[in-house]
Amino acid sequence: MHTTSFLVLLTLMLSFKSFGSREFKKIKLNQYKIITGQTSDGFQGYFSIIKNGLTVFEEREFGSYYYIKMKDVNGDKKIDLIMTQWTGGAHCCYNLTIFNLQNGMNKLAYIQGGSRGFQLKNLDQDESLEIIFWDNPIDYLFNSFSSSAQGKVILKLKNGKFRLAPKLMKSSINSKDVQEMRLEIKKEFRSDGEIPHSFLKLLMQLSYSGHLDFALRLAEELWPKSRAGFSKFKLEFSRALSGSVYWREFYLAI
Ligand SMILES: [Ca+2]
Ligand SMILES: [Ca+2]
Repeated sequence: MHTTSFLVLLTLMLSFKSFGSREFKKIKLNQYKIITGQTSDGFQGYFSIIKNGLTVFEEREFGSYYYIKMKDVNGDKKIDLIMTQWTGGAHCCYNLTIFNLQNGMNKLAYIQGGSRGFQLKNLDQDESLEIIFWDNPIDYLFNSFSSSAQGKVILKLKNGKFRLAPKLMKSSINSKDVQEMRLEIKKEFRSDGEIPHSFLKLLMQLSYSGHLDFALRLAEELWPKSRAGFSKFKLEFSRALSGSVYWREFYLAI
């Protein structure tokens, strides 16, 4: 390309970048400026961390939206930056990045979540927050997305890194809840049509709290006698769980 044409094109591109975008949010944290927004064509979302006028971190992706929050995540009494990316799909996907912007820019966490968002809560006695999100190995496997169910995963900060927290995920069986759900499932589960959400929800709850064997026994009991395909369901369900990195690590740890 001729040098002059290149310079004209570059000028046009730069002016489009500066005038052709919408800022959604701009915050300051220590010596950093954090901006989220979208280019004027409406398709490219961006997230930038700027220090002294220079972009030190940036993510841009077509279709994505970036959301930011500030909170002390690691319990050092200093505010951290929490960024969630939604890739813009109807049911997928949410990704979480947590930055510590105290002494330079450090990533505390990057988690690829599934079809639902993230929660940050302190679930135990220490100072730091745990990350809660929903694993989705069976989304679309047995029925539509809205009837599917996800498994609750908890990550805990340990030696500077977020790791699976099997002790926080494991819980005892709540017999009263199980009995209530059992009655609901029996009403909804028919010999044809979709596998009910209530059934998958109960199995996922039990499987992600340490009770796969109980879940599979219950599934057999609740599966209508007039309905074919239980063995296939059981195999596919177990296979899907084994295919999940989080569930497999949880299962091996408990
Ligand atoms: Ca902090
Ligand atoms: Ca904690």
